[in-house]
Amino acid sequence: MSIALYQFPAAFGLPNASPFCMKIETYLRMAGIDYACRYGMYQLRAPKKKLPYIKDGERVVADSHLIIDYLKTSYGDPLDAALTPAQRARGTAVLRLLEDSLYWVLLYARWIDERGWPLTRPAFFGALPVPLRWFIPPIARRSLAQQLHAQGIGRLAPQEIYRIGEEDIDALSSMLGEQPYFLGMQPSSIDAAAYAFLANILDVPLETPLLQAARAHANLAAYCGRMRARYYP
Ligand SMILES: N[C@@H](CCC(=O)N[C@@H](CS)C(=O)NCC(=O)O)C(=O)O
Repeated sequence: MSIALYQFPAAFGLPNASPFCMKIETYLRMAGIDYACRYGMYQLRAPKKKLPYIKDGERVVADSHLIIDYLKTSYGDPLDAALTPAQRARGTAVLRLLEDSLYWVLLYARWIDERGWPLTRPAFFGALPVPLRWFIPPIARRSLAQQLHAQGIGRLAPQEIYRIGEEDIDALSSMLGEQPYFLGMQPSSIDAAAYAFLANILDVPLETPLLQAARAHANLAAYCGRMRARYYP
């Protein structure tokens, strides 16, 4: 029996428009673990009220970090077992940059920036029946604005928010350099996250300064192409 991966419905032509969901789907592919996607608004019944989560038989695991830990323990660690302590440390730094900084700029670009919202709204809510299609988007958008405010980044001016995003993108591009993968010649679990976040910026036509910053780095687009060809042929 394969693992069930509970994630949001796909959008924007990506495997998933949630970088955390796409990170887990990419990890499962990279590690060669059988899985089946369950698409839906499952966050309401998710253990931590966020997606993704997985079900492996009777076992339910939520949060992408804990899911990867669980998969490594249960199915082996073909991607990271041979990493050196220095590579692991670098991987942790990349992960934090993606998930604790760049993620918030991405949310701002999608949900708050008037250049992003007109595309985000139909992509995420277009399949809802009327009148939910009218009522839910502004409620969800308000909730996102509250989350951005609580995190702190929502209190900054737009150009200040995008400055953070540009710095993050520049740092990612420099860390990747000419290597094929973030930790060197071989792919590691960090690439599941890096690809998920970068594809969610580069492969989505939201014309914001975040996309412009990513487009300015040819190595990031080449990296996404390499990951896509290898894991989503
Ligand atoms: N720390 C969690 C973060 C997951 C997360 O933030 N998921 C977002 C989608 S990208 C979510 O489910 N949001 C729904 C909500 O907040 O209601 C992980 O690593 O899995």
